[in-house]
Amino acid sequence: MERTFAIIKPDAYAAGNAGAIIAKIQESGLRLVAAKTLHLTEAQAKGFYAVHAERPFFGSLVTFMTEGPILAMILEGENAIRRWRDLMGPTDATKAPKDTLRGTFGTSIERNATHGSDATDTAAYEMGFFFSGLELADL
Ligand code: 3AN
Repeated sequence: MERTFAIIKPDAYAAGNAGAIIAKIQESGLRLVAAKTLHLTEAQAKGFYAVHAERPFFGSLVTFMTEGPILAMILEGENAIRRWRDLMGPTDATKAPKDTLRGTFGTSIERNATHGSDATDTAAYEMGFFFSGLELADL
């Protein structure tokens, strides 16, 4: 069993697509372990995306991720990291297949509806950034 970290980003959340995305998660067999809605501050978004601090799109990404509420989630299943990334599709929503979440709900490379950890070490860091051991003890 593996856990991964996922976000329904401000674009998809504001458009009312959280329910449809959660339905896809559950249809896929991944278990929704934990979820919470929050509106990131600039400092929180910068902390979360610190690995991208030197990238040219960093400022724009932080502005986007703080524009409205998000839904932060932990998903569990065999190969959860890979399965969630396959469900999301590639980063650029304009190139993502229509049967992926980003192809369905995203509109650009930045406004791409969902986030998913890309490896076990980033999954552990990202889950710990958003959820405490106290919250997850019995889940
Ligand atoms: P992914 O989320 O597919 O792992 P990353 O980690 O390379 O992609 O990028 C993190 C986030 O930064 C993306 N989800 C997207 O919102 C944004 N992003 C990535 N590349 C670009 C880009 N070239 N221009 C604008 N935003 C980007």
